Amino acid sequence: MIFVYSPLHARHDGGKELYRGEFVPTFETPARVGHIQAALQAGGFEQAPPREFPESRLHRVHDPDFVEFLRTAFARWHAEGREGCMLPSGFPARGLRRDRKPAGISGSMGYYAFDASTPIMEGTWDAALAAAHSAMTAAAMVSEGKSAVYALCRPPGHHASRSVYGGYCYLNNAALAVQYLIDESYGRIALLDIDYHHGNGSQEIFWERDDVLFVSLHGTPDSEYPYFLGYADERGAGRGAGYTLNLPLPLGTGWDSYASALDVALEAIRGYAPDALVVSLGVDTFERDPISGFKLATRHYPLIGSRLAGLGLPTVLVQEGGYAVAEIGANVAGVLGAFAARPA
Ligand code: SP5
Ligand code: ZN
Repeated sequence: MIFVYSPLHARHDGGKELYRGEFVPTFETPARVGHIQAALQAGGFEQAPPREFPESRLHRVHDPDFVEFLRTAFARWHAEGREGCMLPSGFPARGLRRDRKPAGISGSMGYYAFDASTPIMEGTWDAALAAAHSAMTAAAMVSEGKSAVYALCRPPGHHASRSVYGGYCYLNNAALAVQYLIDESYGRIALLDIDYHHGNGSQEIFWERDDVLFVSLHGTPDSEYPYFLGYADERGAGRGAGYTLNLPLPLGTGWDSYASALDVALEAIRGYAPDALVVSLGVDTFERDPISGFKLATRHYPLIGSRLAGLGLPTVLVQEGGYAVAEIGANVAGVLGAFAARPA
């Protein structure tokens, strides 16, 4: 299997996040990628660089003003004499106006963000754009006939919606891959999100669409990030009614219950009969993940890979979360190795 990798991810570094009342270095670090890359190289995977795409590809999924904000945010901050990392400190919650965009940089951050855990630094845009290009490159390769390609995206993407960033995510890499596949080759796509956290951004982007089935397995939003989306009663709207499926699971979920929920997800995907599959592949479901609450062990990740391969679909796999840095390589390579072992 080919994996798409860009060294530009490393420009997104040095950020802080608000965690339990304090600013701490983000759990989402450049070291994550090094471990995944090393494990894939050791496993005989072939590395390829991302291609470039016009910004109009981003606008298939994101609002142009949002893309412009992300592209120019740090320069605007810097022009006001500031350094370091940007984090918002106020949001348009209930009762406040969200019908007009503040002119200044501080208000703009709150307007476009939904948490204070997603810093923008000098290199954030370069990294986010390279991750988006990596996901679209994987989609292009699958459109051109590869059976499965993995995009080693960093920063991740599934929390980013059409015009809001958060959850360490800026551009929605998986959604861009889905849209690329639809624009170039396929009619119907299943987007399966197995990151520990609900993919609120992906859900919102495809909420009213019937050409994309969004299925997510995640920690219950009753206690888990992103808190305000991801319940089972969210099923889509308009033409998209019935094309969103959330399977929230309790804290402490181990392999047996996880596997049952995954089987429900895979049955829903089979029922939809898509032309291709995109997987939002987070491995923050791991038992020693520092910010998550499931109990999967390293030996379970190949079982996930085999089950995904059993769908027999052209597949783009996109990296999302996973913060147990020492084990992230083994866990990702476990999924991909078992997936790649499927009969061609
Ligand atoms: C892509 C991705 O995995 N983003 C996750 C962003 C999570 N950010 C907030 C984490 C809050 C964690 N709450 C701590 C609970 C400790 N048991
Ligand atoms: Zn996650």
